[in-house]
Amino acid sequence: MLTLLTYPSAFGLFSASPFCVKTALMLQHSGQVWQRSDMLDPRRMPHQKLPVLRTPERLIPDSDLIRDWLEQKGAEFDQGLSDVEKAQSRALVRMAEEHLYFHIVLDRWGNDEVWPILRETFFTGIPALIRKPASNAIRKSVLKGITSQGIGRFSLPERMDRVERDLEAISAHLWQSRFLLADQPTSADMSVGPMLAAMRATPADTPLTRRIKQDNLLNSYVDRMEQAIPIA
Ligand SMILES: N[C@@H](CCC(=O)N[C@@H](CS)C(=O)NCC(=O)O)C(=O)O
Repeated sequence: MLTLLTYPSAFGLFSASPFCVKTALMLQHSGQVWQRSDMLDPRRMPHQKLPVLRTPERLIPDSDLIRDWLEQKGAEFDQGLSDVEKAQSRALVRMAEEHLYFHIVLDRWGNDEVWPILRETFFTGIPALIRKPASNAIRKSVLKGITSQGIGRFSLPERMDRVERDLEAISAHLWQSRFLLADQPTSADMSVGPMLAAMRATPADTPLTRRIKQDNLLNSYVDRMEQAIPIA
């Protein structure tokens, strides 16, 4: 059987990681028989990240490589979409995964109110005595990564403006159909849906969580997506 190596469920989500949720949605949609196996420390994994899919032959890192593998096995995530819609889908996926994602990371890891909750969610594997200093060092390195990536260099109003433009692009699609590119979920929804769900689920009242919760269109889309492909 296939095993999805994933971060555990947190904040009311299948996993704190939107990439793990995406992969669970793809697995479920593909009709494959699969199970989850939770882990907190990905350092032994091929990319030192999760998700990873364990198949009978090998470990496959990265949600996009897992998607390729599932498609080689016959999964069709974008059935009925035209070539242009598939191109739009690719752009939406990249926008969610290579831009919106980093705002979520900063909203979680850079927020002093959220940090104690993260520490007790993600670092329970570290003995309590050294948990604070060890997790503080990891926090510092994550925030350094966000500065290198670039998002960490913007002011909060600048960040919110960048997010707003992406949310407007997502909303423009959702005014047209129940899901981003069709009336049923396609691959774009499996990336964008979990990203917005993660944004909404950060365990604090932040400009990002408020932005999703107060937007009927986006909020109901996240709910609709969770109901369309149940993975709990
Ligand atoms: N491109 C990867 C991204 C996966 C990813 O960023 N995973 C994060 C959690 S959301 C991770 O495992 N981070 C651990 C680390 O960077 O040390 C994918 O699509 O699977």
